[in-house]
Amino acid sequence: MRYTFPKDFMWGVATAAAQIEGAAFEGGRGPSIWDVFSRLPGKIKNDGRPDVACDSYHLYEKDVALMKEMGVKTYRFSFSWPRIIPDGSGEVNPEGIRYYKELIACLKKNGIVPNATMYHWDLPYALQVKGGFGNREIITWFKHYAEVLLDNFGEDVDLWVTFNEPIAVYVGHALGFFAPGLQDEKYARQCLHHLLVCHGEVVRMFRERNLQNAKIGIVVDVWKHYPARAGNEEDEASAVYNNEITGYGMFLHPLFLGGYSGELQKYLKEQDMEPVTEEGDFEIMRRKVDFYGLNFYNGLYDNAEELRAREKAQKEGGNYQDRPESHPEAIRDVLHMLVEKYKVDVPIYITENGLPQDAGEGREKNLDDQERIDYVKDVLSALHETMEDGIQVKGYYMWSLLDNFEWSAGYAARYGLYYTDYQTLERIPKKSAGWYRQVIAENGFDVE
Ligand code: IFM
Repeated sequence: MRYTFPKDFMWGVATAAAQIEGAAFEGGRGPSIWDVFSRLPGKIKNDGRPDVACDSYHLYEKDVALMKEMGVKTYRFSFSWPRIIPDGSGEVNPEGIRYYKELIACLKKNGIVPNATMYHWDLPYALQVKGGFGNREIITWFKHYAEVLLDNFGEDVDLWVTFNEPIAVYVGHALGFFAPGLQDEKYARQCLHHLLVCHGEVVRMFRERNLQNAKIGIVVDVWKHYPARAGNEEDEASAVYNNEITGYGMFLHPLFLGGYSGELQKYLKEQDMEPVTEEGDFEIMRRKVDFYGLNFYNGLYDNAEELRAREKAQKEGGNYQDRPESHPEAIRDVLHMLVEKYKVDVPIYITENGLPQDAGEGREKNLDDQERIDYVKDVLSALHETMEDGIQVKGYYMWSLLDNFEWSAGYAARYGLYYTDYQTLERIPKKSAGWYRQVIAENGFDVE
């Protein structure tokens, strides 16, 4: 059987500044919260730091050439806030502007459509010192940053994303294993509230500019949780908690339906964690976007007993890292949920999807990534079926073009279509790179 995608389907690859650029202390860039966090002992696997990463700051032309060779139609990257405005709110760094101008020009020269994210987790450290997302001033700081981006690159970027996976801000403030490494859920709730206002305010600024060819959206990852044992009360409660209270519901409800969901409001009240709000905040958050970016990785089945065992092992410092079972088919349910429950009525892009490999398995094994091909094929098959159900999906981006700095996992998890040799900075195609190239060339693939 053959799956063929629509003629104008946008095949792409995705990366993010802090994960690939390196040059952390070059070109006038200021430190980000990840530069600081990665220097705290034990925070990043094997003490990996984003200082050099894939050195795409210097090697971007090489990376664009890889994309061109693969035939990708669109590239999703992010701007580094501390490269554009080193202290977050003051002077603009001309070298930062120059770098992205050159990157975008290079993409255009090669016929690759830019999809750019304003914020992919690398807050300027100078702003964190002032409270970061917990300080309502973040709205002014973010608007200033967005204005600089839109002034310089407005029409040159076809697809603008305000935020990538806002949940990272929750993880970094409530759970502590992402930067800035705090464990204060009440503060985290306030941060998320401000973040959503930042998003809505920038959508308004964007509209005022009346850009002809550019569109604006947001990327929210959905890891949908299901009860492992239907009818088991604990499993069901766990799925609701993970979806509504600490998962996608925190964002999708205010963005597309308006306000926090009933479950979330109840929880926040009970826990005395209701964020401070101002009149009009919820209307601002809900400003209409042009598209929605779904980062899909897996569906998860919650078994309360197993989750308790995992939590215990983690608290005891154990390394409980079993990879959950793969549920690529969940993408179909997730897309239906977006449209039917959250009333998402704008085009959807799959802005990330992929599979990690364990770097410890070694280079040869990493290069022969049939497992990734099989997984992505399953996701794309389910995606195709969902599109046949009538759900509009305009494009798909693989995470990631090349192995890169995988946050708390450092360099121990490899997601790339290209293998990055961190000693020589060579990019070596994995089996999946050839496979993806063929999918793009044929605009589809065969399944047995
Ligand atoms: O590497 C991350 C990316 O930054 C955000 N989405 C998930 C990816 C894989 O963990």
